[in-house]
Amino acid sequence: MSDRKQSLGSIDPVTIVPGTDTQRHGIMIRTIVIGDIHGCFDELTDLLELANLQSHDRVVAVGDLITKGPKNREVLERFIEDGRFSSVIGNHDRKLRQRMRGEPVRLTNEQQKTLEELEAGRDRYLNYLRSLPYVIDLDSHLVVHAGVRPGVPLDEQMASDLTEIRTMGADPTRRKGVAWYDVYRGPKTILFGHWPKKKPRRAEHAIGLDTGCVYGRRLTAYIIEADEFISVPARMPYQDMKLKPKPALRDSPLT
Ligand SMILES: [Mn+2]
Repeated sequence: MSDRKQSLGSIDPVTIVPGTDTQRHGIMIRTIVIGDIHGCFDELTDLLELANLQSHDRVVAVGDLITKGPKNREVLERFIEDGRFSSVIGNHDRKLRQRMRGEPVRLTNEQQKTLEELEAGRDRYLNYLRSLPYVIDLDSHLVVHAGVRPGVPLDEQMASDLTEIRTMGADPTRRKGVAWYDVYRGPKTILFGHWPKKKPRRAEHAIGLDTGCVYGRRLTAYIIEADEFISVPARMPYQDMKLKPKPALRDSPLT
């Protein structure tokens, strides 16, 4: 599955998987990249209906498929069952994965609730979460959950940066400061989520797609080949937007 695999201490391999070809039998395949879904299955369904999803399209999610929202199992089932769908791992997906395989990580109340929801198909869901890479390489674009540390080669990025970075500084999870994407200089355009904003974040070489669906805002996708955004409104707010900073999870670098 991954052609480049590096060990990240003893914690998690940083996996980078190549995307599939964009041309098959001369048909233009659309690549629909979706922001943080967080268990918002109904809105995912609405968005795919709006996109008029075709059999030859592909759907790539920026991670945080689960937690906080109402239908986590349904979201996972869709991604497991439908071969057109893939996702990178988000910080919440990762926390659940760590806990489900027995690592002593602390869960938030919302993560604990999701853990209980996933009990019904524990092995199936853990297998799927284990399969999620940190990076999906679509040639012109890279998909990651939170971002990258500018200037660091992709295979030397830390899992914590890929899933949690926001700003350049001692605590990269901080919201105040210089955003990583304002420093990142390409060449590939990075599609990411993790840091909700009313409208998609746009930088010269990065596009942020988390528009806060689980907080009652919108679920947004970017169609790469059309350079087009589509979005649907949340049916309701499922979570209060909390701005309290969380303790950072620091990993050692790969090198
Ligand atoms: Mn996130």
